[in-house]
Amino acid sequence: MSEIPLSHPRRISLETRAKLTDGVRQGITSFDGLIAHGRGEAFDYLLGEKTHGFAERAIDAAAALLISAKHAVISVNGNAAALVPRELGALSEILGKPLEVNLFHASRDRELKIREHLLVHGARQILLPDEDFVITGLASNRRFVNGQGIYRADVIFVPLEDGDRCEALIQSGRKVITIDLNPLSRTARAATITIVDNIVRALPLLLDRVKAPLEDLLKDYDNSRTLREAEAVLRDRKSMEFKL
Ligand code: PTJ
Repeated sequence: MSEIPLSHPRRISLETRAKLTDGVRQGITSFDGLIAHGRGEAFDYLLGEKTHGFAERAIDAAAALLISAKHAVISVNGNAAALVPRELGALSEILGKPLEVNLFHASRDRELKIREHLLVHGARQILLPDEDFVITGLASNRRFVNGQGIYRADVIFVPLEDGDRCEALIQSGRKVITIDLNPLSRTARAATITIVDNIVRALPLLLDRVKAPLEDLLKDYDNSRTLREAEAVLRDRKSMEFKL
């Protein structure tokens, strides 16, 4: 990672980018992952680069759903692995639920490197996809899942997802929690719970919340309200604080 001055006003954003470019160099993140991050950054900028109340409520509801699930699985792609490996490992350990590597851009080599990277950062239960287990209604590489993981899961946490898999998982009767800075995306709209926030801010908050019993919060949660509130912030030019 090149040296980023401590005083740089965009330090956090530049450090986050550097995690992804390092991820590409290590063979964890795909080149396409850099473009996907750029799209996320643009939405984050318009949302003021902060965690809003609608995201906090979604995080509470996500924590409650993960705690109450019978077989929850945390799905990991090349971006999530590069940005929050330690938090993903800690979440899996606290919940006692496995991580499962699941990639859009097929690569056995990247799957193995992501597994290794997660192990180094403290994860212990890491599943890999298996061509014998397939999610129906899905054409991409993401259809291949693990028989002990996503295949039998009732709740799947899929940060930075693509719309096709989210829709296919919902169609199959599973519940989906996602993190997506774009409240207009197909994933955001199809998911059971959408955390409209940057994964680098949302994951530490979620980790904190799963330590408390939160079942009651799930009852009042309304995902369409979350998306309406996030979209309103995006469209309200007065609320934007433009920074460099
Ligand atoms: O590692 P792979 O092969 O599984 O590929 C992973 C990517 C992310 C490249 C793949 O899933 C993809 O192409 O995703 P999309 O369809 O571009 O969607 C990614 C979504 O995540 C977009 O809606 C972005 O706005 C959003 N996003 C990007 N970076 C962040 C984010 N949301 C939250 N936090 C971020 N840091």
